[in-house]
Amino acid sequence: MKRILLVIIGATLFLSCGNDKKEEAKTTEKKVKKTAVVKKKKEEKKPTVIVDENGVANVFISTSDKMKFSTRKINVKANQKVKLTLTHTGKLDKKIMGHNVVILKQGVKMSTFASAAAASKDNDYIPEGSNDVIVHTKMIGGGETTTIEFTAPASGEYDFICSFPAHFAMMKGKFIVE
Ligand SMILES: [Cu+2]
Repeated sequence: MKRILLVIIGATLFLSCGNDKKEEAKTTEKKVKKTAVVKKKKEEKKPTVIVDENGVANVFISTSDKMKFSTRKINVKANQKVKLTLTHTGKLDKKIMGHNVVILKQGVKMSTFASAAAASKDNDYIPEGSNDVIVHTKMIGGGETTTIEFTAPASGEYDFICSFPAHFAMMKGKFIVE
């Protein structure tokens, strides 16, 4: 009889101990998941536009050796001063994987402009004397950064592209002026 009692006590202890461990494991798992979510949010949360104390819209766009802009949407206000910085975090030369940002006037057909730009290699892929462009950065390669300053045009939506040959299909977005 005593022996049976001991076995029962033993079994109960063993079981509760097992449960504790399970609980512990669950809590740890939750903690790990939480940390992962926080990390992900931090990485994604780098804003495209930061308005500084002088009201200037600081726009940050990054690119790499992939044909992709970090954003497809830039929001600013009409007549706002804009400081746009383009960064190329890749390694490839601008002759192979050059990127720029070209903001086109309204009504300009992207594909038509891109064809003209592709034929303008000697002018950094901007058609010489073009009347289609509001503003553009210079063409940069891996490891380079370039900044331009301008005043936002009238309210409306404008296309922006990279004018390196064949890049605009992937590298385009909307410059939205409110
Ligand atoms: Cu490009």
